[in-house]
Amino acid sequence: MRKGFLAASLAATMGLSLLVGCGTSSEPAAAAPAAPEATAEAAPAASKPANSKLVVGFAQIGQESGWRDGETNDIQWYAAQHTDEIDLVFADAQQKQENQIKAIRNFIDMGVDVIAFPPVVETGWEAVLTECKEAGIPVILVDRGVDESCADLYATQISSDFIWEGAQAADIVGDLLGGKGNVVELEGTVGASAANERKEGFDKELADKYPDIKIIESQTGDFTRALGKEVMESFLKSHDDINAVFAHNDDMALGAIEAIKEAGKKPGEDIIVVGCDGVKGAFEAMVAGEMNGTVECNPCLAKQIFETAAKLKAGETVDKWIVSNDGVFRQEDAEAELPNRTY
Ligand code: GYE
Repeated sequence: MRKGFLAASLAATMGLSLLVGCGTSSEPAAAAPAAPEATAEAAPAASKPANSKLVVGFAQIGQESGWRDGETNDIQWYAAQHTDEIDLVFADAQQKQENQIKAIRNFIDMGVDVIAFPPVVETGWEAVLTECKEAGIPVILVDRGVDESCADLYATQISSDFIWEGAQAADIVGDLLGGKGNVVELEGTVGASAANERKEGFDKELADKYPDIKIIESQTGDFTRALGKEVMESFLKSHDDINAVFAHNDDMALGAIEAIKEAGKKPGEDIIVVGCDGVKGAFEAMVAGEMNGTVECNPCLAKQIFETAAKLKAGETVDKWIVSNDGVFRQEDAEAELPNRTY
């Protein structure tokens, strides 16, 4: 059963288009070979490959956002650039925790050196992380966290500081509203650390610094553009006094922009729009005057993931939390920054 799932997941990745990593000048994205070879070569046997390469199993959540596609591309691109040293076994869990768990169990059966994954939600990992620990396979949490009860069951987390991101978004909203008005919030996936902590940071910063700004609605849009649009439509139907929307990611902000336009209002002017992630589409919307700000969340984590995995394989200890360095961008920064965006 487990093998069937992984094979299916690997087959699914074959359809991915030419990889574009977050590339640096020394490693141009244009030279990247396609993903399939990297994943297909790594697909193999249920026993530890008899080579000295670093074998990493990565159980991706799925494809809910442009940000996540950027992360996937970067990981597959990086592995494809380093096939002499790295075997990547990539699984796509299609937004389901149970599929991530199956993929992780598969990686254990294969005897990979390191397992890396972004936990779709914070809870429910104790059993499978205990299995990883018992198998002696270090785990890297990527771009999201797990709850406290699992603190001893993983080696490190490589991610942004979501509480900081939420607070930065609140400062943009508070500033642009002049400290007064009504805000609606489009939350990320229910139970995801990225959603919980962005909300915590945003709500607290508003309450502390802008007491005359009210959050009049807050609902999940599951980090997708389609649901962001749908939820914003329903907010607009029930309230004609919305001054700003904070979306926990840019894809939902872009969906909200569509809903605002269809309701006959001007996004970016009648209603302030702020997101998180820093995807290219958000910069284009800012250049068009339809979005007001985005708080960057770096998805270009491949180099850190594989370098950290190599250290863990060598038995070295690493920091428990490896924090990304993110920027904050407003509408007036967008035009100059757009050409630099890689995802
Ligand atoms: O913001 C969102 C995504 O976990 C940081 O997940 C990540 C979030 C990101 O799909 O767009």
